[in-house]
Amino acid sequence: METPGNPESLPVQPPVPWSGRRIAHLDMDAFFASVELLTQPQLRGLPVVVGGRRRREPGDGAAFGRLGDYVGRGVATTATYEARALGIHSGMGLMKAAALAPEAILLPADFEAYGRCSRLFKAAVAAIAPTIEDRGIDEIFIDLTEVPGETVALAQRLKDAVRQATGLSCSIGVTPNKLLAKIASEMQKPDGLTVLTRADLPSRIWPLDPAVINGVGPKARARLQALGLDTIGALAAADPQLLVDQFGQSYGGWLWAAAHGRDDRPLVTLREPKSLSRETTFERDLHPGRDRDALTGILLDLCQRLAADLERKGRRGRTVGIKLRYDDFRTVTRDQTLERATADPGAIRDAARACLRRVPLDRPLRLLGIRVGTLELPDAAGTGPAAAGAPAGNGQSQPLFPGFAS
Ligand code: TTP
Ligand code: MG
Ligand code: MG
Repeated sequence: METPGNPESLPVQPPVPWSGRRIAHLDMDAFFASVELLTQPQLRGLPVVVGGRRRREPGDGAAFGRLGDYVGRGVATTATYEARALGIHSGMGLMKAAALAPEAILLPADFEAYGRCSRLFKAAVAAIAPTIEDRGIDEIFIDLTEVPGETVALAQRLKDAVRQATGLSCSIGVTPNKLLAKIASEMQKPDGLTVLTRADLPSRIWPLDPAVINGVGPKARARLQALGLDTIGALAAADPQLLVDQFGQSYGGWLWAAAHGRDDRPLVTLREPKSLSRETTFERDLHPGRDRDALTGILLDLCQRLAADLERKGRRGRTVGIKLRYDDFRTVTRDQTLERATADPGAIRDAARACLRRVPLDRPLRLLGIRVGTLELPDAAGTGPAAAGAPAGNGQSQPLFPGFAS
């Protein structure tokens, strides 16, 4: 049997050929703390911790708290690398951190500033490489496959652009997929640039602790340890059937593929909404008969607003749904599928009217809602929001609660 963990003895061929993609993961270094040092450069080189609950007050600037003076239950959100050298890390209780480094500087968080820097660094990257998956405030995946330039030079260009835009350093890993890129960006932090190819898997990835794989949490790691699988190489050399037996088909199979550096996931460049909706709860319950005009007006208004939402987001939808809540809190919904996608308020209104014919309108209502689903982007054929769907017509004045009209 092969020795677990000895990279030389492991099969080099991953189960699926590598895709030829060039995927980068970029993560800002000690992000919150680094942003603070931009405006407080006199703290450079010192151990600095960001955390606590207190909000920054105007005029606070000069009086930096010593961590040793902190009393409370706050935690460190991050720490400079100087503070990390003293044993402080994200998530650590500040009292515990204070015991390790009483002289360290404690700063309260300034989320507005972090948000500003986050937008700046992402825009700087997007100007060079537009295919980006947003992974949170300080990290992104970038698809460099179609971006011209040699890999190391391109990664350095991205780092330079981020520094130019924000004054901050980041670390980048470039590999054939997201799984490895995420590992690689951590390898040489801070200010790292790590490029890995398929040939680097045995020497660079297999010696590492399985916990560096995004998706292997403390519990899975402990179970792997108990099986003697304490490196990614050992995991790769393990019998996949053993992993499936231990962790189930899905996770066990994924673990083995991950250990072989296999990951075909595409970048998720846009969080696609599945549907858009508008609803309103009335100030007093409205009766479909007595308050027909008021209800009609409210529903028309919801249709208009929803159409404007669709227009703004550049989406159209193929299903229209209504939601009614009666005075006894029972809720009913009805959906209607359209022949083609629309963002037109008139088409939405007509579909809502058809839906309304299919619900009992026999008691007061407390809520009315409308939803457009099965969203799509307008295609190039010119059937965009303005062109799609039925014409608005002049149905505005017709009552939308026909069940009561006649
Ligand atoms: P990370 O990228 O995990 O950490 P970091 O940027 O501080 O340090 P590194 O150089 O290792 O990347 O997180 C980004 C920011 O998110 C971090 O600066 C503060 C915040 N954060 C929290 O608020 N709580 C946490 O538990 C962690 C991990 C981060
Ligand atoms: Mg970071
Ligand atoms: Mg991060």
